[in-house]
Amino acid sequence: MSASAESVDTDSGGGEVTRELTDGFHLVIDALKLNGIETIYGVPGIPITDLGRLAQAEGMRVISFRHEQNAGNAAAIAGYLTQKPGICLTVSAPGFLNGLTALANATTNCFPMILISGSSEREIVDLQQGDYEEMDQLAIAKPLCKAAYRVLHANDIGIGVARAIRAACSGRPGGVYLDLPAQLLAQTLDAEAGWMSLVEVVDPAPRQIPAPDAIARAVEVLSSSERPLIILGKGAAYAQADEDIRMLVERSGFPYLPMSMAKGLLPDTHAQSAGPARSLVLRDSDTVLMIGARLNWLLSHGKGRGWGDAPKRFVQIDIEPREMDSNVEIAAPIVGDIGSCVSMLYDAMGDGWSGPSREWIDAVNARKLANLARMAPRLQNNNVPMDFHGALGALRTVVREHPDAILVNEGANTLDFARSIIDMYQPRKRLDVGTWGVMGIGMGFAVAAAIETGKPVLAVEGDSAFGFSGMEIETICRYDLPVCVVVFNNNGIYRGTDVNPTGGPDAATTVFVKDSRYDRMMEAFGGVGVYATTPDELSRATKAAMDSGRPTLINAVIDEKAGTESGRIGNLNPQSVVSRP
Ligand code: ADP
Ligand code: TZD
Ligand code: MG
Repeated sequence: MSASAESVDTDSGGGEVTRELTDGFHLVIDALKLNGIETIYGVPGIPITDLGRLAQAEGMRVISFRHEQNAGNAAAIAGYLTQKPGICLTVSAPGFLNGLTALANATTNCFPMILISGSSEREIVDLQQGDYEEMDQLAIAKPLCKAAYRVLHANDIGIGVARAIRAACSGRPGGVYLDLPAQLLAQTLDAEAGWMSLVEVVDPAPRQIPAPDAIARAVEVLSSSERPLIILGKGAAYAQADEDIRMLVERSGFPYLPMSMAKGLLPDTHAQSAGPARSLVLRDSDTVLMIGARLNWLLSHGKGRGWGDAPKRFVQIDIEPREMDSNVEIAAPIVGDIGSCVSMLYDAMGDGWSGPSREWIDAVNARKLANLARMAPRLQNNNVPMDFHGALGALRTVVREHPDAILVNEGANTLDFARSIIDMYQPRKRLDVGTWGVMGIGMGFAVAAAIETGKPVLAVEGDSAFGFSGMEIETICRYDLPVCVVVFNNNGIYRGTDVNPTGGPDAATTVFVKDSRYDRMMEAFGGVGVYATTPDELSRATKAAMDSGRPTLINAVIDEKAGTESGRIGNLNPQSVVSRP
């Protein structure tokens, strides 16, 4: 408990009694610490500058960023990695809005996070009298997150923080907004009463045991399948039920497909991994067991051409009942937490589970081997300028040699090629653009990954993607984090070759300054900058960075002609059919 001041009262006999006082600042810090939260990501300013200072003084880790969106992304991924809500602390209106994108993205991705923003006084905000950074933040946050609360009295801080933690972690995790008006932070309270008002959240994410009949129904569906498939999503990675999931996958004998951030939950080199036979298993499977993955756009909504013509039956494990039948009929919904669902399903399948037919396994393996063989020589090419395959072939080896390193990845071509080329070996080591395909997560994720895990981080970034959060390389240098950023520099968005159709002096809309030296940005802050033009140089520099742990940025020169529009999702672009003279 931290006390901030003393006050002198007069007792009934007229004598003086000294009472220890606390205040809103200290109660917020005490409430977080009481609940095991040790780190705050944020940007200081009125009215929360002292909150950050005092938190640091009280032994919390307070990581200051250059922009709130990056602090928010850091908090979100800290939540994903630890199952404890990541905390982002911002100032009012503009700082709050900068953090809000990350809060909405966390909610969309089911990451537990709490955005705590200072705000102006209700009296002024509600009469719209024009306070410093005035905004009705609670109203704006509400539709964009899982829950939003405001605390007006210091003795409610304990319960407010507790509600925020439980809302973020329980059920389907998500982002929570907590509004703290400036005057609340300065309110004083008797220290003992303040301490008593705090709430330690017991069991913030209670297990949710699935119904036995739901398990029996699922076993029936799965046992009658001929060409089964498991799809593992980032919910499965988040659940930290790694061993239960491995046992289920191996007992089932089913091929499995990891969604992007579920890569490494089982090593990508696992015999049952069907990653390299993705289109075949999606098309030809007859039954699909979804574990912590949604049938959203990333799986073309569970229907359409990629899924083949024959009807499929779906079994889905998810903690959110409303996820069922969201896109297609779910023949056997299993609602509960993944650990409980998976272990009950494992038990119900029993020792004598016979597994899928030989033909199905052989067909999947044949496609997988053919695709791997086709890819192998391309990954070893030494073209200069590098293409995506040559550069990623080099990084693939580095990751194989550092299986505990965390890979952060964003961009279009840089994302899509890296996802399929770089094998992952351990759970929760691949962090990327997630459900929205959002650019800008890179440096925030990299900072939090390094802070939360202490492991080396390799951030593979398109040059456009990097630009969204690039200033945070100063943050990386300031905290001396073991982060190696590789910028895939192809002079632009998707490609660097577009020209202005009018022939005018303005650059085309998708291109950047040619041959920019991102490596020199890192040098400006005291980190290591490397300019790499060959797979060999890239490999050597990346290995050196991973071994030294020094903040490093490698500018990897990529052929500006090598990429395609929108990477693998060019089909989502609407096409204009109008031709003008
Ligand atoms: P991906 O993008 O990898 O396909 P999604 O984010 O679409 O994954 O899906 C994750 C799903 O996992 C969400 O529907 C979420 O409700 C679910 N989920 C998250 N945590 C758990 C958990 N502990 N138990 C069960 N389901 C969970
Ligand atoms: N803004 C935000 C916040 N998210 C987005 N996804 C986009 C814009 C649109 N966008 C993409 O979907 S990928 C991308 C943008 C701007 C950048 C692609 O260029 P890159 O990668 O340099 O990062 P490649 O390797 O050149 O394809
Ligand atoms: Mg690019």
